[in-house]
Amino acid sequence: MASSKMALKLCLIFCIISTSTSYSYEDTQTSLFIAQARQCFPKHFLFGVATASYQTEGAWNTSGKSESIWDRYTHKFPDRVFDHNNGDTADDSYHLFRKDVKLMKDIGVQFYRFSVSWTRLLPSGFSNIVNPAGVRFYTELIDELHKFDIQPLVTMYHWDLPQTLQELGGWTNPLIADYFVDYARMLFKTFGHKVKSWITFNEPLTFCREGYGGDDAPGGRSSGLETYMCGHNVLRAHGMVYRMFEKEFKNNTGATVGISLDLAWMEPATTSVEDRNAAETARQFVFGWFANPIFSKKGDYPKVMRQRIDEISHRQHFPRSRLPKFTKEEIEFIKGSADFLGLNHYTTYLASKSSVRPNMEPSFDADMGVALTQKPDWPKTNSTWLKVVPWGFRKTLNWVKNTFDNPIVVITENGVSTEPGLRDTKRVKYIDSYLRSLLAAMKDGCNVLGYTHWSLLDNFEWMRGYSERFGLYEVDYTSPNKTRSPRLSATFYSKIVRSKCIPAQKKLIFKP
Ligand code: GBE
Repeated sequence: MASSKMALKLCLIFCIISTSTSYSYEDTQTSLFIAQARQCFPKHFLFGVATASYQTEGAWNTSGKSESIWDRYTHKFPDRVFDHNNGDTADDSYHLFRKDVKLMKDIGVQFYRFSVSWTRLLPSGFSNIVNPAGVRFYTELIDELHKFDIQPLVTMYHWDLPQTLQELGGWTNPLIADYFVDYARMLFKTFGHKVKSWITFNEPLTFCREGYGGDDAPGGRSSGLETYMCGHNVLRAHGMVYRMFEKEFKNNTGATVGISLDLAWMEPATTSVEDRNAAETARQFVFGWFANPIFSKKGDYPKVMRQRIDEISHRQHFPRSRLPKFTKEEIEFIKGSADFLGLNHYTTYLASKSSVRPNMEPSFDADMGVALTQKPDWPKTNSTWLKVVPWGFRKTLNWVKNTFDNPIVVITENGVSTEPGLRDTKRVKYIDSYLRSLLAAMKDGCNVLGYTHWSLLDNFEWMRGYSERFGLYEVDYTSPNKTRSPRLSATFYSKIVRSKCIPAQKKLIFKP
């Protein structure tokens, strides 16, 4: 006991005076004392919160908004969504946005990341007819944000494609890149004087792999085929938008454009060379797929994707690779087409070489050839895929730094699901530990400018309906006005946002 008391005293002194290092003391016999010092972000570091249109707005057919692929899909296949629910009303943020901005002001965030709904702005999907009610809604939201000095960070596409464009093949149709450019031009023209940061796409990995190659809307279930057509056209569309932006808007608006890609950390399951290679292959398939064409010096798809998919396609008797090829011009205009990299990070997997050999069936997972698992003793959350592994965040950021020549990074999503209720100590711990890991990465030299917590509010969690809650604020879906109540984490996050420091954590655990 004596030594742990000592540690406690020492720590109280250190923890108060130190702002940058963490200390932990251990007395293996009777008790365990862990303390983490107050740690601070640079003064210019920015904090925000995020949501997305289909997950929060509701008002799915109000004032001229047309049907998106998520409207169609949840209405047509309610059984596929865990709680048979949909985003028809969601958080009703379409009507309650002023309340939401007030909540952001209460937290004290410097920016708000939200997405605009293509079908609310361009009901036919095409830019010839603009819906004035849609323009009015986003103008009012952006003005309300500016009123409270909250900068808008606008995502152009967070998965809610116009159903009209899906009927033409959606992201598998090469022409969609032109229509996306038209949509983006309309956004720059309409909101360019009020919005200084844009994100073209949120997580193309997710909507190409699980939308066109799996069970998310539009329910393509064509893994390994439509998956890559989607990715190819998304990359072309992104590059085309960036070049159009450079030519027509960049100088007049001083704005920046990036893309948000998700990367779960892929840790080799063992120290074997095979597993280390498997982990790198997985990183390249889930992240390099989109990051390499945009952020690497040479551009184009990662070598390992090209090799594996070409070879497996050939064995499956395809006359050409299922992974399309870029033209030289495409490689050139996609390369370097981002002012920053938006990074969404939530969790970690263990990677090992898959023992399953690819058969004749095209499949993204078989092309990757990596088995992904998670350690049973990693802390669980309310999402099966999300285990709490804070050190994975630091590794992710260092890998990005080393692989893509230390790009400017904005964390555009990070968060966790918890049980309903306001006492979300698990979310508080998650934020504390992930932010400490982020700070460690910044000390390693990673160039991170800001952090966005997902999410401001509980919202429609796609195929999991309303069963998984990611909000700093709880939403009571049974109440007519979708009452929002702050969780413990809202207060905790607010403290960090306002001070730019993670407060000291002290805890004393007695072992028997
Ligand atoms: C983000 O994706 C999304 O951008 C955001 O819209 C969403 O609300 C947030 O995550 C929270 O989920 O069968 O359960 O393993 C896993 C994060 C599906 C990356 C979940 C798809 C994580 C990719 C299916 N994953 N997501 S399963």
